[in-house]
Amino acid sequence: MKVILFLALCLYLSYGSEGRKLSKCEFVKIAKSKLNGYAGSSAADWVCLVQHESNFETTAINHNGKQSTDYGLFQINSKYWCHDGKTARATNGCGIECSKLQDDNLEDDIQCAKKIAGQAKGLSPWMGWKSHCKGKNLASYTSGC
Ligand SMILES: [Ca+2]
Repeated sequence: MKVILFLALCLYLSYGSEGRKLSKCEFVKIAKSKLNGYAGSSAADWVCLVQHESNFETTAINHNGKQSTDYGLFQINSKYWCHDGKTARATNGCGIECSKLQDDNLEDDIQCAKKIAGQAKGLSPWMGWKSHCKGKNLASYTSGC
């Protein structure tokens, strides 16, 4: 029994540090306290963006052919914003390792996302936001939380 508890604890701890899927309402809370109003965006914009970019999965990863890779909750791109050591002519605008964009600490992810939005004066760098959220009624994304 003790062994099983120990294994369960190990599993829980490794799960915790390697990222996880947030519930929609967990992210609504984050968006309302840290992102609402930023670069002309609303909390609902960010919830919609993250739902369509990563479906609230902090470990989400998507390869754009061999050119670059998108990391984490906000699907931040390795060509311009983070360093993964395998993207040609990358600029690392956020000064961060891409792997940090897949862990449980969302503070650095949020800072980087704000930098991207600030520079673009909006959320247009995110294709998921442009095609699914821009100009739409987003009330449903924050309702019920
Ligand atoms: Ca992080």
